[in-house]
Amino acid sequence: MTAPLHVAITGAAGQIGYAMTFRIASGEVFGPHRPVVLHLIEVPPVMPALDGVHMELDDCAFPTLAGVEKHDSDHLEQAFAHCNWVLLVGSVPRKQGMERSDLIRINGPIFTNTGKAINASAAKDVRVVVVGNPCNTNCLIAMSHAPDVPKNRWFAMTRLDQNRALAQLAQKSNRPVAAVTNLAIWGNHSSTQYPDFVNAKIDGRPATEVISDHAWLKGDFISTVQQRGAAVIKARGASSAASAANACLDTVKSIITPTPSGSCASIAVYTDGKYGIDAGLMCGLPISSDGENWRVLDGFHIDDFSRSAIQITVDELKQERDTVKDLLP
Ligand code: NAX
Repeated sequence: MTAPLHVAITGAAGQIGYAMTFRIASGEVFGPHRPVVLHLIEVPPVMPALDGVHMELDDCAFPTLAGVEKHDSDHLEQAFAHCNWVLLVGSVPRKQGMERSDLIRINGPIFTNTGKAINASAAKDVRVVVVGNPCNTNCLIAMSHAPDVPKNRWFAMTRLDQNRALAQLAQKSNRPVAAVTNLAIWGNHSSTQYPDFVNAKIDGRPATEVISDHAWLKGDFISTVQQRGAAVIKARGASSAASAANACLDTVKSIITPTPSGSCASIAVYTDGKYGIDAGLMCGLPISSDGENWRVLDGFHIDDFSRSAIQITVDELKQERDTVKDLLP
């Protein structure tokens, strides 16, 4: 057994945090030989519920769980001390009828203090994944308040969108999900995102060859993925939880595990102008990792249809950045 990894989860008693905590404690994410210490963080009124989560963690008797710390959100520097991973889930979820953009002014301010606290006390190798919506812009806010943490350690979650898109293409082509690869989500985790069927492959062949119904690819496929969050809320009366927790863990695994050749992970990362996308945004892009370092993949073909779809979602990211410019130093 090696030294434990310290993993912080904000909103740990919420529906996504709760679903995620046990899977991390079980060793599923960082491996059966890597102990983890969980730093569970909640707002003060919810701390009693966190005691319940702690009891259940004890009752799982996970061999990989080396400790549990509970912190309230008024003491974030203590909460993030020595953390190697910070998973920022805590925030107000979207309710029925609410657009993701409505959340921006509610949740944005949480992320200024969060960024400062990560900068002050997290481990030197800290990596941060933002789930709480609007996750791209929240990540940008937190990152901008943490000048000592390199920009390539910040990620916002578009993996749920990628997984949703993989499932749609698999079902349409009547192939298993594992047959679908190289599927990128460009842009914002919102209803403007662009699930890129042009570069996607099914059994190694272009998805556009395997699926002849191109009207579906350009129409219902995209809108189903874009609106999936709202559809789940409508059906369940609550926003996606287990699938969101799963996607966050998939994101972490994609960063620490080599990406299979010919495939990509979809994560929102800080842009530097590649693919003609404005620099200085957190934008969903196709990523490849060697298990230590990651890079944005080259060579994705951007046709006219893709270009205009990407522009719409990038414009929304720029608009969000403008909306919170008072929160950006
Ligand atoms: P819940 O309301 O079930 O849980 C959120 C938890 O965060 C609550 O327990 C609350 O007390 C806590 N919290 C609020 N402010 C906090 C703060 N400042 N510090 C620490 N904890 C805080 O929501 P849940 O369904 O778990 O959703 C969490 C977030 O994930 C929401 O912002 C939601 O919009 C977002 N989502 C993001 C997705 C993505 O793909 N990026 C998809 C799913 C999800 O909608």
